[in-house]
Amino acid sequence: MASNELYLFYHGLLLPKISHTGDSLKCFESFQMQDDDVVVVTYPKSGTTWMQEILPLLMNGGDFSKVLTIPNWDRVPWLEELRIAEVVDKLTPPRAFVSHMPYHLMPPSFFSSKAKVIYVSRNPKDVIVSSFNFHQMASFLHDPGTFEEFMDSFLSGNVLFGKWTDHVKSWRNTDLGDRILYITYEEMIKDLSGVIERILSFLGKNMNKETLKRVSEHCEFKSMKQNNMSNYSLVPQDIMDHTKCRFLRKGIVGDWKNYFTPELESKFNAVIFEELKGTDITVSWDGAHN
Ligand code: PPS
Repeated sequence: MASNELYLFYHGLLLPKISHTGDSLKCFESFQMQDDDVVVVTYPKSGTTWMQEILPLLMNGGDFSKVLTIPNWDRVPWLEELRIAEVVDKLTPPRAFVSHMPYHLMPPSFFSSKAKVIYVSRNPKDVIVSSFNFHQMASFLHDPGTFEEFMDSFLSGNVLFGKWTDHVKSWRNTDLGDRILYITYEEMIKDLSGVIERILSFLGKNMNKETLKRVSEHCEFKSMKQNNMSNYSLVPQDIMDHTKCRFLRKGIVGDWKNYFTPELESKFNAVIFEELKGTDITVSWDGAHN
């Protein structure tokens, strides 16, 4: 299917039409953020679904009812997606949202509120591999072609939500002060309980050790994969072909090594390093960038 049938352009960013419309974006722009809202911001494929599992548990004292009964896209909805109009009035404060938007496109009420942000980033090499596989199973995205062809699209920003480097740079050195917490997917893989404790402290919440252990175990890849409210198995096969690839695919650090040739690696490194020049964002290709 041609690109213009699948995507709409929003301030130069490619968004899938299946979940974004002119109306959903108007709704996003006029969204009324509240001071006790929490927004998880990610570039796609960096840990959004994982945080949609973790946050409701932390914000509700370890109560598992929401994560076991409400699909992730309704319990922690995307600010910019169509679905939010259906569910926003049903959310009880404190509310949690996710967004893939860059900083400068956040709605005015976000800047005037005291809402907190958790920015999750992931090694872009694992991001592109996750996204490449996702394009193969999602009928609402274009055929990614070969991995090499997809890398060209990724590096030129001709992919969902534009360039990875633009996104991470936009959320760096903001005016948000202590309203923003930065975490990485790799830190979550290495020490999930430790990251959860950091999030709790950022949100001003407590959790006893036993509940924290239960929450961490529930949010591990192997158990989240079994949760039908979080593993996208509720999405019909003609929209996501789960026989081609699972949404919760591998959940590891370093799968990029199975996709990058030395030539592709040099090309990728050169572009990303050049675009991060002059910033304080460092990238450790084997692990986290911070
Ligand atoms: S999306 O489409 O932007 O919402 O995707 P997103 O949820 O940001 O990213 C999907 C990748 O996150 C992995 N994931 C996890 N990894 C480890 N542990 C847990 N619990 C977990 N939950 C989600 C998911 O498997 C995708 O990564 P890949 O590399 O494709 O497996």
